[in-house]
Amino acid sequence: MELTGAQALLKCLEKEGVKTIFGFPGGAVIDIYDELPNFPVEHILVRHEQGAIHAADGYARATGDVGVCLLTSGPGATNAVTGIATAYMDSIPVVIFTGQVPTPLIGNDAFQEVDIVGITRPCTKHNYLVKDVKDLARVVKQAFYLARSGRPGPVLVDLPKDVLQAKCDFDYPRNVRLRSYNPNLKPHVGQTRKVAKLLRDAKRPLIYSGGGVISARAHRELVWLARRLNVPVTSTLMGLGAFPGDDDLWLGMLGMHGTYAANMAVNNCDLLLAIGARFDDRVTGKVNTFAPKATIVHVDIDPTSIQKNVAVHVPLVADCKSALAALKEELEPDLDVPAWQAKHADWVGQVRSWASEHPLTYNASTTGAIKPQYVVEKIYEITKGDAIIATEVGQNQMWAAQFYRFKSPNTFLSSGGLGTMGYGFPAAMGAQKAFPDKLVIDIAGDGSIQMCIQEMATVVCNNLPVKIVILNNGYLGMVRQWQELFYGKNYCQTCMDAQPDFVKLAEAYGAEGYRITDSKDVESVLREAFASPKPVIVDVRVEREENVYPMVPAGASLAEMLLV
Ligand SMILES: Cc1ncc(C[n+]2csc(CCOP(=O)(O)OP(=O)(O)O)c2C)c(N)n1
Repeated sequence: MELTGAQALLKCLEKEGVKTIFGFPGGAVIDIYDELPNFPVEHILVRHEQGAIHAADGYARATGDVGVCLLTSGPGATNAVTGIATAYMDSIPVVIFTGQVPTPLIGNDAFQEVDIVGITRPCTKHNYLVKDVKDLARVVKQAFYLARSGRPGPVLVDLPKDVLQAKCDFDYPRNVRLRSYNPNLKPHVGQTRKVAKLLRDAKRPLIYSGGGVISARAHRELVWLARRLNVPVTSTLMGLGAFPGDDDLWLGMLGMHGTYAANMAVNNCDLLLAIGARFDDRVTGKVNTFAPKATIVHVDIDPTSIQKNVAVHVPLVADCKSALAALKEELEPDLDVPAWQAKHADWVGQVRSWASEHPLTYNASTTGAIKPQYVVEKIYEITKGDAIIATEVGQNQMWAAQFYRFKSPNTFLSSGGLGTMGYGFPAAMGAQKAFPDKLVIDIAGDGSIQMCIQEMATVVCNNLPVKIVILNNGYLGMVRQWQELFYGKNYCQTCMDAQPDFVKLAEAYGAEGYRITDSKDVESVLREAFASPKPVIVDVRVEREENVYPMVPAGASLAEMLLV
């Protein structure tokens, strides 16, 4: 069957089972748009390319599947770079198709030409420039395979206009063979035994789980291991939801804004089992004081992430699901559950007493102002932990991570590695597209929300009833917090003096807007807003100078936490 490049691309998407793509047209990709109505792929027209890539990323995080976006050349492609880097830092599978000027013009500074392959080389798992239509189907097949296999990540495919117009016989390959790319899924037997032995011998073990557990869908195996062996669990921001936030063994997040119990547990454990986590500096603080008494085991699918930030005693290179399954197989035959429970009882008791000495808390309002933490607690209560929560970046993100108890994987969408303001709302839009009947909420700051606010038009026009709750403190709060604590309260350029009226803004887009200025209205207004079938902005005027605690100052050791 002879197809044009544009037709072939859409056929490939159909073959990959792609139902939805997020995109924005332009001259370089107009041939694809011309064919779009003839293929069973739904296209969501965003209002800015950053919205498209974050939406594809949110779709991927919520479904565990690959997210797809389609953008034009030049500015269309460069507008997406922040989102590509966001997905890359958090190992999220997305495939990005960009248009390119015709091949004979490449390198001529042609209109809307940019070397997007060069620009994105450091922030994609892999990228391609397709120079011949005969390569297109194979490249697309590889792109999807690379995005979702091994350590997932974004893959970009650049498509010159003449390639999209050229014709060739279409044949979608069944398999992918890439000789140099063989992600190691199965763990080494000897190493697995070593880890099992370490677990048997440990008196004060701690599991530190990360986003890799979620992308490998290994949450059940994680829960099995922790509960059977009676091992407390902490996680990174990216790992939230893999272990139930209401479990007795759950310590909350570790690191800079982690709980006292989690950070004390890291300081005192004798075995740290890191699973699908990468020892980010926001987690470790001062590296040479991290987990000082522990033997460190690192389970990760990416061998290059092992020994990168922290000296690891025992590496286990494998997909987290296979690794945990292999550990289970190793431990189960002679597993005496009551004995394990008893063995770690003192340690678990110690960890729990840390948690009750310094639980996550905040000072009640003295001025009558609304506490942002209280708003997040109410969101949790109302939704019973059953919503998909996206966040922006800053204090809002940390309060969401601390005070919402995530119960299941793929329900927390947040830019962990890059910390991208503007991420949450379009990501929520992508998740809402994947799950139209779920309650999807973006917990936002008044600064961040303005970075991709234009997607209000997209959600309204596509009936995506995303709820945005702005914890509006009139500041770039997290930066203001650093200025307060470490820069002598020099609030330089962090006060957001001129803000839009967010209620009117919502209405201007055809959505609903609510404002809350009194604590006693928080619950009733949130309930009303969440019950609405429309997209909603709730502007909550919170205590302006509230801080996120606990806090480990940047570069300090986890033991040097500032408490409330
Ligand atoms: C695109 C981008 N620019 C700048 C920053 C640096 N930054 C981190 S947090 C923050 C403040 C965010 O303010 P706001 O969205 O109002 O949230 P709050 O901290 O008040 O909850 C800034 C500017 C960033 N993370 N991302």
